[in-house]
Amino acid sequence: MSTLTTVVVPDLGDAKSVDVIEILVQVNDVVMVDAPLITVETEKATMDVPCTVAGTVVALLVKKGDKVSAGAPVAHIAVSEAPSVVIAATTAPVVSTPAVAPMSQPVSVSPIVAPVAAVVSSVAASRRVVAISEVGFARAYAGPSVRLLARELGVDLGRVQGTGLKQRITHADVKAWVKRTLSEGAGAASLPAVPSVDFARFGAIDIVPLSRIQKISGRRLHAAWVNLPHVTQFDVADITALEAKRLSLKEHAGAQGIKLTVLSFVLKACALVLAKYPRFAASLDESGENLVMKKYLHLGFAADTPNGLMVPVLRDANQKNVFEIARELASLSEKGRVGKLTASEMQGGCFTVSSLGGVGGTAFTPIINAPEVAILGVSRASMQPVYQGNAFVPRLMLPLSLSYDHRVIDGAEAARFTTALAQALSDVAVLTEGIS
Ligand code: CAO
Repeated sequence: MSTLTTVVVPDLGDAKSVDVIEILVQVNDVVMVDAPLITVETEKATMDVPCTVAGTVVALLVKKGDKVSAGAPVAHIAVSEAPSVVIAATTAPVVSTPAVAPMSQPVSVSPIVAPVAAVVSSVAASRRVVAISEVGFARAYAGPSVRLLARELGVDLGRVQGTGLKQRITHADVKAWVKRTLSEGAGAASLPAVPSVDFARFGAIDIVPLSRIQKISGRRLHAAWVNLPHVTQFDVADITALEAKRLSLKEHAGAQGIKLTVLSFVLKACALVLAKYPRFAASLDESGENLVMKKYLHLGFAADTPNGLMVPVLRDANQKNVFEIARELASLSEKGRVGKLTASEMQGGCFTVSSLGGVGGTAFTPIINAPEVAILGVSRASMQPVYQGNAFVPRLMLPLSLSYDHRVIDGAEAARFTTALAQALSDVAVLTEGIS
């Protein structure tokens, strides 16, 4: 005895009428739960439609080249009455089951489907070394055989960078990821996984993919977070005189098409102080035993763009006056905002400044842009009562948050650095040298 189940295309998010680019099974094939039946391609990714039950393929209801939308029938599967452990978890024969696929965006999970999902996920979990994000896995741009390889090796495809055509993930990418993870030793492979939660059990949800830049910067931030021992040193700089000078220069700068912001002065001050504290612009070499001291000084700055966080690099900052720095800062920021930054404009930085001064806040702990060894966070300047002589006087104070790699920089050195930076920010004559 067997019952017939129709597997359908699961929720595809915004995508409608997507192309069927591969048929992965034939009539009479015996398939397991989660086995890919077909591959569809949206504008953003290729995805496999998995089988939701174990059984035998009785009929294929689509062919290569067809266009399908969510809910379209894919195949009839004869489900044997002598159930496997997975099927035993369902309490009733399923006639038309929405695929319990990671690519789906379940608004609600039916009581029939939920136990299957639970069993599938626990069977899968027992096979895995690293917790796989099923959503990321399903959305990754990779063909079926690469997916199979990734499943066998327990690789979370969502974390793999594709090097194939249009960044498609290849077999070599999966193997390289495994090699890298193993060589990292105490790296991602051995990190304890955060709990995997089926949020749809608690209410309606939407799945919103991260942007490409968020995915790239997320991987880099995570690598820096887990690999570098971060410490953050806080300080404040008195920029009362600097702000008065900035306002007095604003019109003159504006006439030359320059927007003279606080950040331009902070970058100029960093260039001056880094010349005296070159270790803060150095990097550890791959052995981790030598410092690479650089005879150039390129400064990165974090820019908030519609596509996510980017870090353009201002070259030879030590050779530029504050007007030149302001001009380049504005031009690179604009390029970032309209997505026109080239790769070389985001490479070669020695030290990064992340300014949230235009937004707000009093302090934060920036993550070092490795392989750099330090990053300066700048928060919004505010008027503070400062005790001078024998009275409190109002001064404009700029909060500084310096995160540093403690393998390279000692705490006392970091405190000296921020003290020197605060000093440099009060030395208006030096900061405005060379402008006309
Ligand atoms: N204190 C007080 N005012 C400040 C300030 C500070 N620390 N920093 C900036 N301001 C002021 C500017 O002077 C400017 O004022 P005026 O219009 O009067 O001149 C205003 O705030 C807006 O500045 P801005 O943000 O447009 O320009 P900027 O040069 O300071 O910064 C840029 C440029 C690209 C760094 C910024 O737009 C940005 O993207 N910041 C976000 C960076 C970020 O996301 N960091 C976090 C990274 S980790 O997720």
